[in-house]
Amino acid sequence: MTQTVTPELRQWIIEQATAGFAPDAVLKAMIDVGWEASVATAALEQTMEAHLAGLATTPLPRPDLTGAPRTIDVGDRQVEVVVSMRQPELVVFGNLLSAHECEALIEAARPRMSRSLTVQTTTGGEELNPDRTSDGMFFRRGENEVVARVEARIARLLQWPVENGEGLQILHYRPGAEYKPHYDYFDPKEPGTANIVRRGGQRVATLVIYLNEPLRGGGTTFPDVGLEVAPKRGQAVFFAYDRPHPATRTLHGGAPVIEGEKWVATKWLREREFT
Ligand code: PD2
Ligand code: ZN
Repeated sequence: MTQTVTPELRQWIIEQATAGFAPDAVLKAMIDVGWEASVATAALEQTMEAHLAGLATTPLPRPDLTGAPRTIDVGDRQVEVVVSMRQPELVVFGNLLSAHECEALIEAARPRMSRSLTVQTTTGGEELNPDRTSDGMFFRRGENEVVARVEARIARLLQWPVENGEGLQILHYRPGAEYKPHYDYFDPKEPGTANIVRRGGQRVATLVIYLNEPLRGGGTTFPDVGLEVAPKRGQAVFFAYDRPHPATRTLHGGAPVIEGEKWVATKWLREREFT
């Protein structure tokens, strides 16, 4: 008897891979329920090949790392590629902002800081979040000369339109303040998400720029891969997520500041124009 590969089986294979199951485990599960090994292997290979080809063409914000460059020319600066990683898709940049630009952002933000709110995905509103004990504010896109210059530089570095970015967010952490691990994308299972993504689609990438250096603590952590990025003035950590799913391994947090204070600027990038 010949077995036919159905669309339902292909969908199931993609779901298993997306959930993080290894190909061997998916294959074994298929054989266990009665698929012939050769049919199961072919179905798995063909389905994943087609799926990955589709994903590979999905544009995402990302720097052009072809040819493994040490620096990237962003017009007015040479940005350094300090670390790059595939899973999660992550890059640490050096020399993104000058010390003067970092100072200018802090001073423009300082009088406008208030306790950080997070987007509440159950309703789409905003709420005080005990997991996030920093103070914050948002600049409007292009609000002043430094903000506009930094946004244009980010757009060129990440090959993503300025219009698809949310306004630059400034965060200030005092000793003890932290941002517990979270995902920056909006959880598709939450009822408020449909409303939030009406404005520019999902978030697809994050750039956290360090504006100063706490003496101890305050690193940006990626618990899934045991990585901690140290805050260095003018440097930044970038990570992208092609779908709102933990398989992107983009769980990240701001470790508690132990000594000194920490200032960062976060740029969240959306799929489409954010109005
Ligand atoms: O300040 C940080 O290191 C940090 C950590 C996690 C910032 C954000 N998330 C964020 O702004 O989303
Ligand atoms: Zn975050």
